[in-house]
Amino acid sequence: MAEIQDFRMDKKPVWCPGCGNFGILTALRGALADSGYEPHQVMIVSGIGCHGAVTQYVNANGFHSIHGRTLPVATGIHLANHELSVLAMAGDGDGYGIGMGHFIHAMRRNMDMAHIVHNNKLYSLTTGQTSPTTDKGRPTKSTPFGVIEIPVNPLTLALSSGATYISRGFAGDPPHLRKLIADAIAHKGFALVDVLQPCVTFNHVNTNTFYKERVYKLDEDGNYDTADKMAAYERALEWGEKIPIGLFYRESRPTYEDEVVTIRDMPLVKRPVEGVDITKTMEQFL
Ligand SMILES: Cc1ncc(C[n+]2csc(CCOP(=O)(O)OP(=O)(O)O)c2C)c(N)n1
Repeated sequence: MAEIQDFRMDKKPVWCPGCGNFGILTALRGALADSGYEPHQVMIVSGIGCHGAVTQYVNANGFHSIHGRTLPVATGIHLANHELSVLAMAGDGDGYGIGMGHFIHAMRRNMDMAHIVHNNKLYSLTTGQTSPTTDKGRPTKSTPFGVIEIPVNPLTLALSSGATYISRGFAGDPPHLRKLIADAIAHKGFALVDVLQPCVTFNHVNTNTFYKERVYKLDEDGNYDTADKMAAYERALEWGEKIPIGLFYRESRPTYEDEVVTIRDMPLVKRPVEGVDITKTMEQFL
């Protein structure tokens, strides 16, 4: 069975010293080791942004896709070979901004994959413009007089869009995040892990200390029921003195792959092609 070091690459990350992405990377490698998959059975897709470099630091199959397109690329890969464990990584600008339509439809579809969003509440690679999760009123490089819109709440959005596993982790607590990512990989269906990621260079409000003082773990509340959707909405709306992390909601529903008759029994890549005559189809297009 693969160990954590089997998922390491001998390459120094380009992220700023102290970036939350380091904690996410540590948690991700640990979760992959816990998942029981070998590196060749894992496919990691990333979008564009600081988070996007993650595919270069994990020893697994990787695809660094274009801005906001991590979910369609991951979907295509999984439809071709659903025996691969597919992880779609994104930034908050990437997944909740430009990729927002894909995000909602992937959740409705319940494709079996884990979606990990590095949520630093800014566009960081492009030096600190507002993103869909920046708080209203916050001055940023692109909104010097403060953001006008209210922020997107990824968790309530996921609850109403049909995600079957919804969690939030904190980059400053890699062991806890490792468990959430491992759980998301093991979940059969679309699993969201929204990660509170401090950006030391551009976000001077949502710092490591800011989160350390506020986060509390839902898993430590013995009365919290992860099957109760209304309770999940309530906790997902909590943001202030106290910020919940952990598993908010989990349900079981057939996955997209389960319902597509042509791939249900065998991945597309394994279907024999000998004896398949595509001449007629070719004639239509040539
Ligand atoms: C279609 C397109 N629009 C804009 C850009 C420019 N761009 C590159 S990274 C980025 C912001 C990324 O922010 P986020 O997804 O939050 O990731 P982070 O850098 O914070 O990890 C933008 C706007 C691009 N590469 N492609």
